[in-house]
Amino acid sequence: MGRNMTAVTPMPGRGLHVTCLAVMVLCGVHLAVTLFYYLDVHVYTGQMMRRFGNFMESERLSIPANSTGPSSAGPTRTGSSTAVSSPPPLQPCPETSPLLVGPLEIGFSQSVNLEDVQKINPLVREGGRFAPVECTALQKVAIIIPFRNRLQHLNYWLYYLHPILQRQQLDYGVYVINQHGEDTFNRAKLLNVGFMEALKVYDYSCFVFSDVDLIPMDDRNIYKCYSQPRHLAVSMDKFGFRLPYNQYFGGISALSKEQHEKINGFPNDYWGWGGEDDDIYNRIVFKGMSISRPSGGIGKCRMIRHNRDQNNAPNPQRFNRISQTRQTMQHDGLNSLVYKVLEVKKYPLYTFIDVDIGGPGRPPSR
Ligand code: UDH
Ligand code: NGS
Repeated sequence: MGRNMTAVTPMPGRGLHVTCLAVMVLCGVHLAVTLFYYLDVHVYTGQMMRRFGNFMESERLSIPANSTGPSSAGPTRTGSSTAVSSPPPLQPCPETSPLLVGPLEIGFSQSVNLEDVQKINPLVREGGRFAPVECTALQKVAIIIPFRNRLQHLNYWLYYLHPILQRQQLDYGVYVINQHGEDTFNRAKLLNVGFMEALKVYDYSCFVFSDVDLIPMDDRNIYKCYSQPRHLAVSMDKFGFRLPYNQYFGGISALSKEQHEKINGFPNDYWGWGGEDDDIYNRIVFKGMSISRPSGGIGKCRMIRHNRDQNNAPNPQRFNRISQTRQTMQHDGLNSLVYKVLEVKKYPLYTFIDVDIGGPGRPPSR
């Protein structure tokens, strides 16, 4: 009995032992849960940092921001390979951006201060680059502007276009191609230079070629490429908001990389004003393509009024040249383009490329 009594009497030492065990198990569970959340947060943070890093690096390496797989890893990325799975890729942006607002008030009476333009476009990165953060843009668009001595017009262009292009959810960059020197101006050759130089920076799939003095009056006129070459400046105020003629392809146009290469780019040999856009139209038609356009309402544009520039008088040879496009396009274009880049400057809102394209009868310096 005494033994039994001993057996059933609760022993203070054993009770303590059980309690200790329970406390230790609870501590263990707590530690495990804490560790789990700690690691999770760090892995997530690491993934976000990597996503940002990829985005920054993609521009330098000319690879798509959201590209995955070995080809995008590149030689400088070996240190970043861990067992951590990558974050889910961003969804593609919708076919129609929900940010568009439609018709816009455009005027040129107030002067533009570029520092203010920078402040109201905080997401535009150096060199005039932007990509939406909420989704993967459907197209990578290089905007090419032929340029010489039109800073005031460029300021208006940057003021109006950056907000529009961001609302259009494009992955875009702005390239101002400056003709160096005083030789006769050559719009189409500058556009070819812009095409080649932008491709050295990023793998653009679409090229929008825009005069510096044209501003769209509706943000549904999307600065992107279509299955056929696109004409965007379809109803300009200076033409009474109508097409001046059916074949008109001037002002603002968009061609995919493939479309531009298919026509051997633009002619390099139109010095002075006029005709180069008609030659481009001919090239497109001779290669079996047609022109796509927005409706007259959506395609409304305002032009900043200006006098004729120096060294851009009407080209007397233009009518003769456009009658020969079928032959000349074989050997005058991307396959004969010669130029010398003198300087590339990345400003906050655009990339400025100063280039020697030569002059009529003068080859570029070497
Ligand atoms: N451009 C320059 N600098 C020049 C010449 C042309 O930047 O010295 C660029 C600029 O992007 C311009 C584009 O080339 O928007 C087309 O040139 P343009 O504006 O001269 O052509 P447009 O047909 O005007 O618009 C022609 C002169 C009209 C004179 C009207 C006088 N009332
Ligand atoms: C045509 C020109 C085009 C020019 C268009 C509009 O006559 O290059 O006028 O010019 N073609 C020829 O001269 C062969 S504009 O009124 O904008 O100055 O784009």
